[in-house]
Amino acid sequence: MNFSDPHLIPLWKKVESGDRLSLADGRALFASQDLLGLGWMANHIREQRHGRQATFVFNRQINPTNICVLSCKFCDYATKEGKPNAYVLSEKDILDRLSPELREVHIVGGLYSKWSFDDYLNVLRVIRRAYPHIQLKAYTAVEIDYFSRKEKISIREVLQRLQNEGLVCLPGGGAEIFSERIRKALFPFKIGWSKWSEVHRTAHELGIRSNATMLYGHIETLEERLDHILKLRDLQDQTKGFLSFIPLAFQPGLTGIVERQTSSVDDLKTIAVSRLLLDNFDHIKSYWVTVGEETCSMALRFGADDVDGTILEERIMHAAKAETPVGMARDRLVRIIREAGCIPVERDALYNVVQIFEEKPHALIA
Ligand code: V47
Ligand code: SF4
Repeated sequence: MNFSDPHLIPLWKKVESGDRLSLADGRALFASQDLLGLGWMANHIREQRHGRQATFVFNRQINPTNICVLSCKFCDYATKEGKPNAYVLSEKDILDRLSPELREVHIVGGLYSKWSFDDYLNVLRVIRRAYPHIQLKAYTAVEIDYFSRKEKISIREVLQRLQNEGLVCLPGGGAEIFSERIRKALFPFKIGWSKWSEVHRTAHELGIRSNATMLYGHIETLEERLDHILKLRDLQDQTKGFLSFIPLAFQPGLTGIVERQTSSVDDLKTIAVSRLLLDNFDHIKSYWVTVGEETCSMALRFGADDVDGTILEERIMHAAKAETPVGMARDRLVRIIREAGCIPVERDALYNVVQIFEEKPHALIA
């Protein structure tokens, strides 16, 4: 590889010999304008771990309610009771959205004061009763903390009760960015790193796997992104319970926080830097909902190895005017992966292989 940025050469030597990259290395990666060099290094790690395979899951998102006691400044999804856009899904609404071929249901929503913890547990119960084989990835650390405070029971007990109803994985949301400066500015009443990490650590102790997200492209600095990523790396060293890391490109919507969404260059760089620094995470997810199909596909050659899934009904990013579709047919995900020259692999929520899609002779033929 001929790096156009000579600063990448010592970093490449470290990557090649399997040495861990430092915070200073992370700064040099973000500072580099050699996008192809960065991508090439990240792809090297990605191929060491996964070859050319890239995964997706046949899943659906269920957002039981958008009514939330909090009003985070970056969130266009949440609303208040009585507003015209407020909704609460009934058991029937939830069941009507499901079908037997789903492998994963991803559940996340507002903190609804009229619902008890048992109502939230009941969402899992209803799904499991009808479709016992579907894996449940439910409730972010923010929701877990809310249940614990509402019920006056420990986080461990909340998680155990969810586990008894079939929870296998926590989604990575609610992490936002682990900077107190930004928490105070954008989501002052929401948990920060200390509580978020306690919830994930406890989940991992109980054998519940989890993901971690990072909301970027708002008012954070690159230093704050690096701090976020390295905090997660430290925690993963201790617990080894994280499955995947998901950078979420901020959709500005009507928030007025920034004028426009991040560029593809920033999205690809962020994926590549994440892949290079998070040497103890198996999976880096490129979330097609926020970065779009084209960047998602390219990201598979910049360090990402997973594209999430069919989703079928995305509401959170679309409340913030995301321009992508609300769901994606299985064939289209296969195509996104093939267009990157990768081999599509359908997986379940825990990254077990469901089926490998045979390689086609021409990468552009779906
Ligand atoms: O925590 C809210 C983010 C998260 C916006 O675990 C926004 O596989 C961008 O948890 N622009 C919830 N992001 C989503 C989530 C998630 C998503 C995909 C995969 C996984 C996984 C988990 O959505 C929130 C917040 O950070 N969010 N509003 C917005 N306007
Ligand atoms: Fe509520 Fe989550 Fe939106 Fe904050 S980000 S207002 S906690 S739904």
